[in-house]
Amino acid sequence: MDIKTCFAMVITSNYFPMAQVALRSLRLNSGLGDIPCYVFCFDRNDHYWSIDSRLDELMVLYDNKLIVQRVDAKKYAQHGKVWPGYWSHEMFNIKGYDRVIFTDADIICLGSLTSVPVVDLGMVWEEPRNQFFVGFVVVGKKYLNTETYEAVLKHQKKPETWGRDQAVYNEYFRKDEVTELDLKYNTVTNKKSDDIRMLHYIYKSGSGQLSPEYQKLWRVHALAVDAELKGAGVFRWHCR
Ligand SMILES: [Mn+2]
Repeated sequence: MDIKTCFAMVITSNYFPMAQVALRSLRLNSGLGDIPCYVFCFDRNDHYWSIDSRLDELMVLYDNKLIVQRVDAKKYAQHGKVWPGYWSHEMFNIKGYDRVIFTDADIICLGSLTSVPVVDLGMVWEEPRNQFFVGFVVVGKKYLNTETYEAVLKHQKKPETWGRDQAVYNEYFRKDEVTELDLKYNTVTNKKSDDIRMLHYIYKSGSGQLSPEYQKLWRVHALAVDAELKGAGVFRWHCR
């Protein structure tokens, strides 16, 4: 039987050029067929994080199979600030699927995801910080419901988890509730590996830290996006 799967991603304006590459590479390389991708984005088009003015480009890159969902920013307003670092919580509120695969917007899909296991909750373990790593999350039916969504949102509001979604998941879910996924699904750009399915750029750490080998990969994929958009300048943005 087919496992009904979709992707999900948070996209804000500062991640836009990377999201272009991420979406195109998922579309071309995931091997999961014609599945939709949910895009969680800002609910106000006058905000600098909004991507409204360029949604058409994303649609082209994902062959019009994006499902755009505006995040109710009020739900994420804490300490007077709206913080998109938590918006991945929206993945638990996606209905009608057996499995949601959430990915960060700063990734390239380099190979097939057909072997991603069907689990209740799956993440890659991050050695240095000794916790599960958000950036590639598999959510199965057990946690795709309003109850989990509300509970995670509530947990996020605790002052002690102020920070990022990763802290919330590592606290809210017991370790034995999470299945550890292979590193190939969330390989960070400072790690060498022969089998990378999802290469995680870690945007915040800066492109200057990318090895020449990985810089080349980004160029190749940014060029593919440029070609698809008929010379939109993604390549120039990525690779000065
Ligand atoms: Mn990231």
